[in-house]
Amino acid sequence: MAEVVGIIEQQTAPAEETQRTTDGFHLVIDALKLNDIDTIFGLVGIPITDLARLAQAEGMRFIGFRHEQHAGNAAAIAGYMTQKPGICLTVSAPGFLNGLTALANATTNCFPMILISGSSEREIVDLQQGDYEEMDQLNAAKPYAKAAYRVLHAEDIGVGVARAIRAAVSGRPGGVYLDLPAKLLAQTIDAVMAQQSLIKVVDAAPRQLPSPASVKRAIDLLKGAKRPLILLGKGAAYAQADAEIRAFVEKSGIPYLPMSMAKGLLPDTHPQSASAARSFVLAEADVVVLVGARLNWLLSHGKGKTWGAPKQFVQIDISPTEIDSNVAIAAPVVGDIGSCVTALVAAIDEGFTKPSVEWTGAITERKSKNLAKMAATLEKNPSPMNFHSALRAIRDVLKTRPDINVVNEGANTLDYARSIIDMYEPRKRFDSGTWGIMGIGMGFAIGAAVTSGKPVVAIEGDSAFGFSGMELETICRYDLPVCTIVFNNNGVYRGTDVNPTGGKDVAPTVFVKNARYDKMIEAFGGVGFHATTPEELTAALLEAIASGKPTLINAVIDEAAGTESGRLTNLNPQSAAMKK
Ligand code: ADP
Ligand code: TPW
Repeated sequence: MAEVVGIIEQQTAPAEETQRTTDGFHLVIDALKLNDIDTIFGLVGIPITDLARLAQAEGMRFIGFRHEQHAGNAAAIAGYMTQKPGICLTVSAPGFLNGLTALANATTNCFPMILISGSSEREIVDLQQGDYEEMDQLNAAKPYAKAAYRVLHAEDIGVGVARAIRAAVSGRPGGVYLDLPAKLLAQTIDAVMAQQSLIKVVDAAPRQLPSPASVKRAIDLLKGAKRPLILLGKGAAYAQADAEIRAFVEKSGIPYLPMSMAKGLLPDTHPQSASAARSFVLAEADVVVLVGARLNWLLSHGKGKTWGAPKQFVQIDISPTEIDSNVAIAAPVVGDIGSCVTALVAAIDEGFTKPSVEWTGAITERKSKNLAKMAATLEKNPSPMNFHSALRAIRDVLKTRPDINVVNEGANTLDYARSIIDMYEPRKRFDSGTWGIMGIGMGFAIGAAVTSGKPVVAIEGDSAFGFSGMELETICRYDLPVCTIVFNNNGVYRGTDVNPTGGKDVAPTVFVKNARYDKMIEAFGGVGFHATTPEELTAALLEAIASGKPTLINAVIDEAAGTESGRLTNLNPQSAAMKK
């Protein structure tokens, strides 16, 4: 109640007085607005309820969630889509910790976001006197954030917000924590001085030009290549250098592979896409150009069987310390992707021989063979429906709507959807990313819908969906055009495991059989569909998209269809050993 009284007093104080003073609440909102931030994703409570109210009163959009992790994920994906930091607002200790997973995930994925949390008073926290929701949040955030700041004086709010924005988006983007003690928010300060203390950040993510010598080294390496390959990562999609990247690919004639979130940067149907011959090109290429992609586990660390014979790398990245992180990089090109690729295109314009027909022809041949094999698998119509027949139905609908955002998580659901669902436009695919994390589903869906104003189709394993399922209420509350498709195979990976002891408990991977996820959304006024065949799934998805309403399709998948850990079986040695 004290919170409400505080803000109402502020609003009803005599005009003369409100002109003279302002407070921390108002300054935080003013600082964000001054920097063109128009949306906050969050969850209210002491001490930030009034901050959320005020944001709304001042014309910002406040999207309230049921759990902070999903608000944080929404903020992170908004940051990835726009190059402006997404904002997540939480209460202290537990709310902060719930948001911290999303902050860490954003940092890991190089998404710019700012987690703003209210906190208890320093005097009490530092003496550990047991305040309401007491915690040393700044220190807890530091290892998981690109930067972490605390503001103690109202006149420093402008600096705090400016530093947070700059840290989130400059260089390699990441998550930033901004700690706002309750006492700060209530501090009053002279209004004129306050306005003068605000900072509008100029050139928050400055271009970083590559050195001419690094560009020449890369081009020389490429000129000597017999089997070159370009690998586009989500850094390339984030950079919004779409035309430059297309020019680099097309003018060089080099085949390319998109990492999952770079799908659509060039349409997946592009003739130079080598996606359908992925294993072949990774093993056979002799020079590989990494554009905003790290040689982490998703690329087998750049070595081993996947990569075949030893090869040389060009790596374009804004972070100099990324270079040589897993294998030697023969030609690092450090700078922002737009500038780096522009420099490479200029060098290509001066003369460059396209890759041999021997190389491109071999890829085309391999692609046709693999595509024919995949087409045969997709055409099968088993009953019950499996991952492939369900994804064929979804693929055919999404082909007609390239503007739709796709969110994707799960194990098998992620692995199969990634290769079966083509993307046609940049920054439309959002998934489990660098960690392979479960739980991004509804947060990313809400963030993408709110940020783009376009429909979202979230393709979710039933386990994956469970991590954020309660946000269906948020989707319904804001009437967002999100269609969630739950691939329901009764468990984590699949639903057929048994408890070897014959005891009462089901196996660790098994869920309630034949759950009706479609009924969940009906509880909040959304529309549920139950689909057991590809035809029913097609009809439901078409109706769902046409309605523009919150919908959920419970897609019943053969419970025996999945494989353990999807395609990560090699990272699951214990399970492989147990099965021997
Ligand atoms: P993927 O998972 O798709 O392979 P990663 O997240 O591993 O992609 O890699 C993204 C890389 O892109 C990071 O190393 C990051 O430093 C880099 N990056 C992000 N934005 C830019 C940019 N604007 N210019 C250059 N590099 C960037
Ligand atoms: C935060 C471990 C990886 S994949 C997965 C889990 C629990 C779910 C797979 O089952 P699902 O998919 O979604 O039904 P499918 O298509 O195979 O049927 N906790 C977190 N992140 C991860 N990655 C896990 C656990 C995991």
